[in-house]
Amino acid sequence: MTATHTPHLDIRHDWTRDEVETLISLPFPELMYRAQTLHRRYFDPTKVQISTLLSIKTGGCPEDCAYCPQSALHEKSVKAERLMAVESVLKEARAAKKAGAGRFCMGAAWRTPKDHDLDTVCEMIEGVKSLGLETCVTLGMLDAQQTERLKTAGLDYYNHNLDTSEEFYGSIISTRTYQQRLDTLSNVRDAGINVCCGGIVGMGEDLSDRAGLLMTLANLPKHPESVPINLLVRVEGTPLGEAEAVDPITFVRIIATARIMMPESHVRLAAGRENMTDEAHALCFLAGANSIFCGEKLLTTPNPAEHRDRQLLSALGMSPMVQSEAEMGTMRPAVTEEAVREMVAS
Ligand code: SAM
Ligand code: DTB
Ligand code: SF4
Repeated sequence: MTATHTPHLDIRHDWTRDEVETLISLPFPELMYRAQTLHRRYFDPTKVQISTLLSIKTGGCPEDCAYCPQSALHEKSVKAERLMAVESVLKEARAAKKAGAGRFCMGAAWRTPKDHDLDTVCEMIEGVKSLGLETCVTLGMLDAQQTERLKTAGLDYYNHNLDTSEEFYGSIISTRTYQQRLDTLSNVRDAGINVCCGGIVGMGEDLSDRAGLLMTLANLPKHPESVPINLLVRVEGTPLGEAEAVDPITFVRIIATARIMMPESHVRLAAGRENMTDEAHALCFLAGANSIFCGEKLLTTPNPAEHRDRQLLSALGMSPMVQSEAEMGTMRPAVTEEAVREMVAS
């Protein structure tokens, strides 16, 4: 046999919940070994993809997501603002590029975008792209026509999270269904836009819900190119403001399991880094996380300061992934073909 690696064995879409629960619960050294083996088969483990986030339309959202400070339905929500002007967004994008970001992600607190707002967002995408940055937006639900418009504007990624398992979803959000999320994801995929889809850990979900989320993500017809794993940011005034904290080892287990189940995807250590120790960050990277949001703010909540991330990556001997390395399909395995053959044989 001349094949140098066997992606057909690594890339699966037939996970069962039991199998995923068993993976998450493996003895930690075994789980980490499996995650690292797969990580190295598809990526250089010293490289981290860097994205920057900007809230282009903050607050006043009609949805009732229990974790979100932007929902107008919670007792204390962030102040509602208008959609930003294109030039102000481009100014932020230039700064992000200067700070080393490869991708610029723009988020809007909408259930679904209105036609005239989508025109403005398309202008933003064209402008950001012309600066040489990859583009990502998250705007809520989309139909096929809307995804086509975004594709025509040159959008690279669309972020739309499943957040949790189908069973637990109704306890977190009542204003839309899991199936509506899946429909948007399929419209995004059909338009030829890369999918960024993940979830949140720490909303009171149990092992079966965590396994259910990862199972649904990995059993999509194609794995999302980017899988953000958010650790809940507990915001006062939201229904989950007092949720119980998740211990770091449990969180690392989710990252490692995501890496094993979706080995070709970028697994992003997304929200929740602000209160995470350097040691927890290091374990997440060892578990296969290879993407982060940089910059002092996520959408409305704080994120580690730039110098802290720089120091951390430097202490770990890690560095930002250059854009060509981050593009799907151009990734060279970080190990030799010989080593890959040995790993497959073992
Ligand atoms: N309104 C759009 C939507 O919900 O799809 C886009 C913006 S929304 C803020 C993007 C994602 O941020 C959510 O799907 C959720 O996963 C994440 N998120 C929001 N609030 C969070 C929090 N407090 N902690 C962690 N993640 C959060
Ligand atoms: C994602 O999965 N996490 C980001 C991005 N996609 C849009 C958002 C995190 C938001 C955290 C809460 C806030 O800052 O408002
Ligand atoms: Fe609105 Fe998105 Fe926040 Fe839900 S997560 S309340 S849809 S901004």
